[in-house]
Amino acid sequence: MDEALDLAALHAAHVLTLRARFDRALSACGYSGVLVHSGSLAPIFRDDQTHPFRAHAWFKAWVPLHEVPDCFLYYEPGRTPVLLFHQPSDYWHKVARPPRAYWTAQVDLRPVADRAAARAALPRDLGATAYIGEPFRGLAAWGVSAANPPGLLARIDYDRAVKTPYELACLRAANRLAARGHRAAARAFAGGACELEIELAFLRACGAREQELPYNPIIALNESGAVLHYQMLERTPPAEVRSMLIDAGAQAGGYASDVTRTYSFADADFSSLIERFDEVQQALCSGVHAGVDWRDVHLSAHRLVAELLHESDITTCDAEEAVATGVSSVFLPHGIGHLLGLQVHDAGGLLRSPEGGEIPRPEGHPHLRLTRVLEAGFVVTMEPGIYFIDPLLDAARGDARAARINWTRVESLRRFGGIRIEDDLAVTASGTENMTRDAFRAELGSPGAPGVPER
Ligand SMILES: [Mn+2]
Repeated sequence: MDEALDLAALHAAHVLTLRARFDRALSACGYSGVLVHSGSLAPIFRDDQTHPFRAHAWFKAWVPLHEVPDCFLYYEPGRTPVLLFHQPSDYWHKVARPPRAYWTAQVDLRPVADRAAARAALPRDLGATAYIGEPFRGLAAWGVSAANPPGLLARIDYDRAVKTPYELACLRAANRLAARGHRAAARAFAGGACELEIELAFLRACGAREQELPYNPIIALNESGAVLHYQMLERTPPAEVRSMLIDAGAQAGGYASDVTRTYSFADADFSSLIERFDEVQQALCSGVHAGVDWRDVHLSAHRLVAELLHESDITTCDAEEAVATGVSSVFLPHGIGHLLGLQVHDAGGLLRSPEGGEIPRPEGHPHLRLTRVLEAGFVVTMEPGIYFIDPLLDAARGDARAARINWTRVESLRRFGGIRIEDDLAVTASGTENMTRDAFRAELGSPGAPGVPER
């Protein structure tokens, strides 16, 4: 089928689902309509420039317009959503033209020159309309009923965890782009490039500028792999290149992929640890299906990683003891994964029900971002890790955990930083679709297993 036609049909069905969700949520919360803002340009202090613009997720859910600030989506149940498209009179910047794309048939698109024109295009009385977005100066005078009412947001966010077929198509496309970027980055790494050059290779292969990525890539050589959200990009390669941890995703239709691979440059021991770790990650992926409590996935990940730590001579106690005494958390101090979609860490991961409330994280695991029971349509990341993080190792050295860690082995592995392998999984009725492995297979003709990069 023609890809554009296919997308148009998928998006039309997506908007119908979205409308049904809003119909229920608005009626439950007593609103007659909703007004969603795409976001404002944020000026830089005492400067004539602004920070890079990112449309926020609640707006992007309706239309894949991620570059245009000050657009509004107005929806009243039973009526076609109105898109007030910001088209200012401005000869300094390129003014976006009203788009004509696969999605534009689903909205009543009206260009507006500024906020006053946007307000004038809306119903005079917004007294029963909820506003979603960052409140802007002057919003109070618009007379909306409430800004970001928690009850409405909880219902919308709760439902958003289940992706529509259109959203799944976008997420697959975002994974295919990321696979291209990862292949180019792995080649640059194998050629001895510095972190910045590796990022540039990633961007070029994705055909994106940095602000179009869902998050700034984490490209960490050697010890830097131990910094979980490493944000530097060194301009020169290290004297000895040993390893790369790359956590980088791309966007399609405003949806994010979130993909991590770890490579050994030449060390056979570290590369076999990565290969064993990849088996653990794949075993964890195969345990994911609808009905599984993500807290259990997180805890079983700790047990499996702890077994590998023991088998690899990094710890001296068995898995059960490593988990019970907090030794596994020294090496794996983050959550095993999160919801993925319009946001990299998608909203609603802790919600107990559409009415709100929170499902608590397991005790001792404060960084888990998802505690819900999985349903078909959820998209989650699976991202176990093993890291050699100095402050966490130092703390463990000073207490009862010290005797359970093989410090000689830790010392020899520290120079590689750490390992993380992350795939994006769509939960289906019977199991999962691994969007990331499928994308690597489609783009590279191989499943893109981490380990030694192709040269
Ligand atoms: Mn992630």
